[in-house]
Amino acid sequence: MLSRKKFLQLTSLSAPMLASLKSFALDGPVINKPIVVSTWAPNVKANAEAWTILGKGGRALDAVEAGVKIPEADPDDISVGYGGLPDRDGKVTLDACIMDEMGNIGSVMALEKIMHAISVARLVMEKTPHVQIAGEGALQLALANGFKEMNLLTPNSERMWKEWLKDSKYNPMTIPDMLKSSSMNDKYKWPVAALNHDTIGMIAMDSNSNLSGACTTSGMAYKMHGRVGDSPIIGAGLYVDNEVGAATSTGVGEEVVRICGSHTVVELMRQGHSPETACKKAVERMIRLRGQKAKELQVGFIAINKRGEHGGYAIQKGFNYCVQTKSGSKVFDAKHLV
Ligand code: SD4
Repeated sequence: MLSRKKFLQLTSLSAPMLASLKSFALDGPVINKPIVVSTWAPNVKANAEAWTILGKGGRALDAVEAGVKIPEADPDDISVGYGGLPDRDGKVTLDACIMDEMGNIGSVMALEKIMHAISVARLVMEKTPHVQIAGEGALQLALANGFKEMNLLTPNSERMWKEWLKDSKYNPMTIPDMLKSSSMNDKYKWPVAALNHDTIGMIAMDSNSNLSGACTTSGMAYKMHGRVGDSPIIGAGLYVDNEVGAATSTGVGEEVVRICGSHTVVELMRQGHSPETACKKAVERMIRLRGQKAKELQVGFIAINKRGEHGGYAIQKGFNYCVQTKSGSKVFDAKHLV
């Protein structure tokens, strides 16, 4: 049994130590600035676009918006924007959100017929008194502000949806996990560009040390019409705290929402954890809450802190993320729990 004296000695030693660890994590030397980090390796292209702004001293908010517009416009990216896989009714419905260094936020949910959902989210943030607008209202807002209506269902996504309709079995899997199933791959004949790709979450710190983030997706393929995932929910799919860091997620949104995933990651960094450990602890929390069920799913988090350190962690093998700094562009395989 610990004596009272011993207990006091131990706590008096550990408290300052903990405090100094924490302040190092938050206020230690900055090692990377500017920096932009995105979910999934193919988004090096999105990071490169963001870098055209960050590299010139531009604002992180502008960089993340410009960056995620790349996969939104890419017809071969079947999980974001134009070309995204539809819901079970064949409708492509988009979720997106954006957050800046001052706590300004905007999001759209289940938005149809507009390619750049992220820019509509920014419109919600900057031009309305609200923070979230869903469905038809989001479409009306976009159209009233000059966005062009278009058919987001490409022939490729339509073909895959029609193939899915034959059994109509909903499987909440990320696109890379679907690809692991070779029978499914034979059946759907996935385009190469869709390999190892999914929702883009992008977080950045600019040369003024300001953080911002953006997240955009067509959501889980063949979801129920009107289903909203984690990606447009501030605190779940994305969170930015300019004192601490930023985090974003990809994977089965229902699980991320349950633990307010990205906010949890940021709060763990505030307690002094590195970005990678914070992501790992959030994944572990998810598993503690849901047990075996969650181990069979995929969720990945990425995070950066104010020092420009980055990290990621996922439930399953196969999640990666890309980083662009002054030293160039690099892809990292995230560690995983299972
Ligand atoms: C969602 N989190 O709608 C998104 C989908 C995704 O990897 O990221 N898939 O739940």
